[in-house]
Amino acid sequence: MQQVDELVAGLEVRDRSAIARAITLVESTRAADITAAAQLLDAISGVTGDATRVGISGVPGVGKSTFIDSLGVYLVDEGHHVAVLAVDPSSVRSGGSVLGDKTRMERLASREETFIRPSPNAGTLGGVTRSTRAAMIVLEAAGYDTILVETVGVGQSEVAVSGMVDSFLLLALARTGDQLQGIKRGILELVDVIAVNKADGDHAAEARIAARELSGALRLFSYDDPDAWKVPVLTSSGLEGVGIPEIWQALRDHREHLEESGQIDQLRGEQRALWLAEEIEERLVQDFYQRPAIAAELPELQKRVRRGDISVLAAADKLLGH
Ligand SMILES: Nc1nc2c(ncn2[C@@H]2O[C@H](COP(=O)(O)OP(=O)(O)OP(=O)(O)O)[C@@H](O)[C@H]2O)c(=O)[nH]1
Ligand SMILES: [Mg+2]
Repeated sequence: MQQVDELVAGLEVRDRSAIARAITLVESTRAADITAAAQLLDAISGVTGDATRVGISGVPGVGKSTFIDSLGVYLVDEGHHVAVLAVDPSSVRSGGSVLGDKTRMERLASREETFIRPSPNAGTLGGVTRSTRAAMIVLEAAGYDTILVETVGVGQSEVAVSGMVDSFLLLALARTGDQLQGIKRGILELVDVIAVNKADGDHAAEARIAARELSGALRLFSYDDPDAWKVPVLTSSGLEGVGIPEIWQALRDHREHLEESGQIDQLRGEQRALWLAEEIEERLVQDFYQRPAIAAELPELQKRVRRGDISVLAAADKLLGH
């Protein structure tokens, strides 16, 4: 297909307009586009998969975007090509995306070697996840060797992002009271590296103490397996660029740990299987709502469900019976 060939050629020379068009194509849920998107992904499958994929999370305002700006510039200076993607669950409801905003990544955005993409606004978290996975593949094919995915720390989206990256960095703050309460237990299971951020000015010493305490507390979780990865707790200031090389090194060490233990292939295999399940779910739901019979009948049934004239289960049965 000519369109696909053109896009593949454009990706090879890292042409920005081709990258943008390729991402739009793989994000599309239109039946006609899905065929072309599948051809594109097949065509580039040989050149993707080697990039370092890192998820970066933390509560709103912890300094994720500022940190990514510093880390990105550091990596570009080291000769890397860096892509930044965002997964923002709030964009699903608000219709706008607040993450990945270039204003907090001004230095990085001005560098030729980077591609920054705000969160897609795709109706559901599953839709946002699907788009981000596909965009990641396109960007890898275009030669971006490091993919950073920003996501806000509200649980669901962190689970989604951990299902598409190799390593997961959590930015935390000192002064969250009990350090372990500040970080939700479930999230700790996803995390590979922790940095106590905003470790600058008057807060530098406090951050170091918090990091030491947190590190000690994590050891209490007792790693039964002596070969298990031990989550390092470091300090950083995205604003002043402090701790960036050390955190990058910790992320590299984690990736090396995955490679040496043979876990990386298994991890990526599982992630592809998960993607397949998500792809099926997204498409089934899309197909369902696009059916003319559903579009015709749904508004009336919604009204009746609201009024309580019909039970939810009976309404679902009627619709799903088509
Ligand atoms: N002191 C200090 N302030 C910082 C640092 N990093 C970010 N800030 C400030 O904290 C605020 C939030 O920074 P962002 O980088 O937008 O934080 P974020 O986590 O991306 O925020 P959301 O995307 O809204 O969740 C801004 O006012 C920044 O200037 C830091 O390392 N030190
Ligand atoms: Mg941000």
